[in-house]
Amino acid sequence: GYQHLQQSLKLRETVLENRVMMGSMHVGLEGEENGLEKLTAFYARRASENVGLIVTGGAAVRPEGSGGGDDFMSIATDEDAAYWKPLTKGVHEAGGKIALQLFHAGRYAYKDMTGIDPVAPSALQSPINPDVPKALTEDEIEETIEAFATGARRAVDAGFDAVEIMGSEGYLINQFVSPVTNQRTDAWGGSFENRLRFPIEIARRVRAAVGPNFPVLFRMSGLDLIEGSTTEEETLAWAQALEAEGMDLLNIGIGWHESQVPTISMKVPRKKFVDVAAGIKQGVKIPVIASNRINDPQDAEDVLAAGKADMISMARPFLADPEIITKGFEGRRDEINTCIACNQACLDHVFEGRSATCLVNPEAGRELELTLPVPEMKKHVLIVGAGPAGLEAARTAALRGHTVTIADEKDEIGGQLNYSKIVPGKGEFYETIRYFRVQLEKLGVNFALGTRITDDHPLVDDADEIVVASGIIPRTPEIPGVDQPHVISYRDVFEGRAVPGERVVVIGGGGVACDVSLYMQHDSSREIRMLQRSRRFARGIGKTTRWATIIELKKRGVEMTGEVMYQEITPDGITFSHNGETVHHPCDTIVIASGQLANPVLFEALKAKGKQTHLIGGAEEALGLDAKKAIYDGTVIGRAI
Ligand code: FMN
Repeated sequence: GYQHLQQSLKLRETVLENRVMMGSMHVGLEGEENGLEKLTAFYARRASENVGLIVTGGAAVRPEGSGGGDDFMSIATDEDAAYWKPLTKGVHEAGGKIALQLFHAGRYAYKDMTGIDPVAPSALQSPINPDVPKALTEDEIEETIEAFATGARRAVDAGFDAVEIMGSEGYLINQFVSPVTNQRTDAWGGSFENRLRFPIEIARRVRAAVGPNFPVLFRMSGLDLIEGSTTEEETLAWAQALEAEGMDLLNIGIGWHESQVPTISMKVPRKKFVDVAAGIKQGVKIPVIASNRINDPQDAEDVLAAGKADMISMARPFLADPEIITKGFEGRRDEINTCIACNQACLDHVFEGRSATCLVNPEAGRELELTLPVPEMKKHVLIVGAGPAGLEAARTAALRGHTVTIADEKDEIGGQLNYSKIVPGKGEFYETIRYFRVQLEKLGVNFALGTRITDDHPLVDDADEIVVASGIIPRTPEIPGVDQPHVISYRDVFEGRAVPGERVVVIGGGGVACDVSLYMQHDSSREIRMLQRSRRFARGIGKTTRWATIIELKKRGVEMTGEVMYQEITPDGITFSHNGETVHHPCDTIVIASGQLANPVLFEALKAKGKQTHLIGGAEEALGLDAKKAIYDGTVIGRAI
């Protein structure tokens, strides 16, 4: 049961239907053509699925505080207030409630995106930003506080149900509270009381601006994860001061963007930071929200049942599955498309200036584009390959009413996801495979596992359309000696066909090479050295995850040498040149993980036979082994045939 999660929550005059919040995410749709329409469809899709409260992405209260300029939400002008009315209307029509997040990036703003110098309490540059911010004058501080209040008033006018003041993750408010970023000597800096003045003034004036009945949430930092920053006692005092200012809900953020500790990646265990919220809950009477890596309604229920929080925020889990809570409440938890916290299509996209979507659910953010049209004719569709591309193609084609058979030469579905899932810290991939298995079974897809499809296979003759999603072929580099028995493929390691020795060289430095290196450390403390021709290791892994992968490899003692020229593989090791010197590195196993090739052979043969055939995923284009491309290709073809 979900008694706790299903309880309503009264915030002044407003009743939230349950204890689930869809946490704030800037998705970037607002910057696209028809952006408002797309953003409205994105939220409305989720508003109709048992979400107590949705929070928008950060809306800048001042132009210099924008997360990225014109393409980001803004509430800095009266026109902005009018602009967002269709959004709130759309969410209300879908039966949901939505809060606007009042946002100011402070020194995290980029001058080349906003066109304005970023501002901060002190002129101290953040390690992750190129600009030195200008220290705000006292008059400007006054104006900024006023901007939060005016923004809140505009949110009321625009029809929002609440506002959330963004005071965590290292943005402007956090920058005032922390002694690391606030070195002012006037009334706004120095003592803790002075550093707290800025958020408290904002809370007070926002409350005054919206009146006594409008819910105001405050997202405060529960744990900065920055050396020398706000202490636990200060954090609790901050929470109590916000309560005294009439805040209705405290949403507990974790970490700053510049923290060196992973706070949201797949490697972060589920529910890891719940105790931070629980600690704050003990010091206040107003409800407290726990956030980060809560991706299962049962976990959410357990956190509430244990009295650790009063509400649960899930952000990315709503990208992965808009129906996550509905499925939980209806006893269909096994049908949930679980957020695997990969960040590859959400945060990584935002960092690349693209709109957020979701690796496991490409429909996220594309609600108006990726529809499920009823096909003109019901067909027999054969999918060759049960990796992510094939699975998603099968799911969408079957959803539309086609008769679908999915074949794979392996006995299990999942393709290379079966490798990812056994890498330490990547266990969430089990969920993706489970999701597809349950969905395909439910949709009555026929499985032909352990079946190798050739152009003369009977299943080929039966099919009206064939989708070749048979994946990549590992590339073997041309190094003299590469064909010796102690040279194996990463596939041999993952599939248990070969047990590497104690001294291993991995040839390759991309995502697969990192994965196989970490995997080989899970049951032994092997000596592992990764070699590659280029300089940058873990290339191809997105910005949000690459740094943590490098740190983990180093922590586990994996050595990395780039810019090598391979000379020869010998029975006792490998010879290469590096920095102009010839090096012989002794080892007993060499694992090849140096790229992959597309595999169009079956596709060509079927084409030649005159079959209606499509080529997708890694089989079509193998540049970087990429589940995101695979699932996207699958969804597009599944909706087109
Ligand atoms: N948090 C904010 O407070 N404001 C934002 O504008 C915001 N934008 C985000 C954009 C993306 C694409 C993602 C993935 C997260 C964003 N967050 C933002 C952080 C989330 O609210 C949340 O704290 C984080 O994703 C961890 O929670 P989760 O594991 O439930 O996703």
